Amino acid sequence: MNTVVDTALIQALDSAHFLHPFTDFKDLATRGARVITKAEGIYVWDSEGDKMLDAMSGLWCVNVGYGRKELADAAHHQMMTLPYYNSFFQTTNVPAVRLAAKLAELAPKVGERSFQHVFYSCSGSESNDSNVRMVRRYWDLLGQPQRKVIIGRLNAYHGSTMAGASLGGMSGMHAQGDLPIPNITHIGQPYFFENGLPGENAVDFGLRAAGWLETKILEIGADKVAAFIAEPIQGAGGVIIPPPSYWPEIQRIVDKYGILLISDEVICAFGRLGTWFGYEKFGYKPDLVTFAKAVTSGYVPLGGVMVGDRVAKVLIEKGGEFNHGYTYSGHPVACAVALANIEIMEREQLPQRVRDDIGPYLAKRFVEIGAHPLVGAAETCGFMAGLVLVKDKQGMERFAESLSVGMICRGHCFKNGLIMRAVGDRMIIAPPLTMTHAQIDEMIALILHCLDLTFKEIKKNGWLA
Ligand code: PXG
Repeated sequence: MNTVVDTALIQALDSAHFLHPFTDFKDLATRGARVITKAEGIYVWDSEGDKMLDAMSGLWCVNVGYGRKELADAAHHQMMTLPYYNSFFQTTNVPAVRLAAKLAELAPKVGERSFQHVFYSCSGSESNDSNVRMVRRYWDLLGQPQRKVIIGRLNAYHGSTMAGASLGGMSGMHAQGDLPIPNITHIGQPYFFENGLPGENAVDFGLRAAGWLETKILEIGADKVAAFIAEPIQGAGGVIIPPPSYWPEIQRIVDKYGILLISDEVICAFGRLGTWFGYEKFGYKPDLVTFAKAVTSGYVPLGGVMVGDRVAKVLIEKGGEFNHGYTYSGHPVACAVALANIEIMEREQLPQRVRDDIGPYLAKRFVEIGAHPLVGAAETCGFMAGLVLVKDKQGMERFAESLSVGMICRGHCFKNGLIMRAVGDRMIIAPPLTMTHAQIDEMIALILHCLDLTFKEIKKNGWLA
């Protein structure tokens, strides 16, 4: 396929017509967007022919890697058979049904709770909107309409719709558009590096951070709290991995007050943590599980909510008509691609591979990253990882936010053929789950090289302690 494009022309049309997400439009127009033209395996190419190792799987999506013919074939076949039909008026379609059954089979039962039902959407944001609708309907049907408040966490990301951005705890998003919407509130995140007290160990911190949920519930009044929403690991917030004591304590608290638990697994599901779902990794029992992204490895948009028995039973038995849904709920092409994607994941045993092979190997290699003079802490979980850039490794002093050290590092990464994401002073990765050991070595060498270049630049600027 001819992927040669006139970069200047595309950039000019881009700035003339395309408003990008989370972008300073005027600034991008002066720089010109990088034009990505093709991808294969773990690499992407831009219109200048530069090849980059994509350590972010697109945007936490492409778990099976790029260029999978099976996924294109599944889409082609489904488009020629039934490209679209709605699932509103007592109709259904085969891929949507088969995928729902497959997801119910993959989602592990926790205690007495299982996930037999799926509500489909096209994205993580929409799925979380559906969660808000389902949670509030659930409590209404149980005769507790006063249970409206959903508690999220600061620095969490749950999407960009009104409800998604409200559930999330991104201050920059709340600052625009009068968010959060009413009856959504937040507690702190379990970020030990930032919030641990002097002398406090990670386990004690995890218990303390979970305790913020109980404090908030009591402050609001337990009878007014509908649900708590959290990502197993905060992804967009910078790969914030909670201490092992955190999730069991959260579970104890939600159980004590009977509130629903929503696990937003848009990033953590489909093998990322070495399990099919993130709650499995941490051993907690959600009532609703949000998914999107890697369900199709990002090849086509699809999202949804796994609805646990507790909620499903009430919605089905007592609910009557549920006045909520999307034109593309259960889109046959998206569901067919998801089925083919899951087939690849099963055949190549990608969750097991992350758990037993490439996850531990990444963790081992990340020890070297942690030893770099610019790195204060480096952690992995499954096949995602984060590190924090520090001014002084001994005293763990951080850089002023205004210096944008993460963006400097990201710049070196781009120039050197590595796509790594910067979140403030954290650098993060979530590569395709198909990576070989040799490719992990290649990525680690690139990360170390880019850290060296960043260190040199920061030293030259006189910013080190
Ligand atoms: N929940 C979580 C946990 C997510 O990570 C969403 C919901 C929203 O999904 P949609 O499909 O509506 O985008 C996400 C999305 C980043 C970044 O900068 C992360 C996401 C989206 C955009 C940017 O890391 N995650």
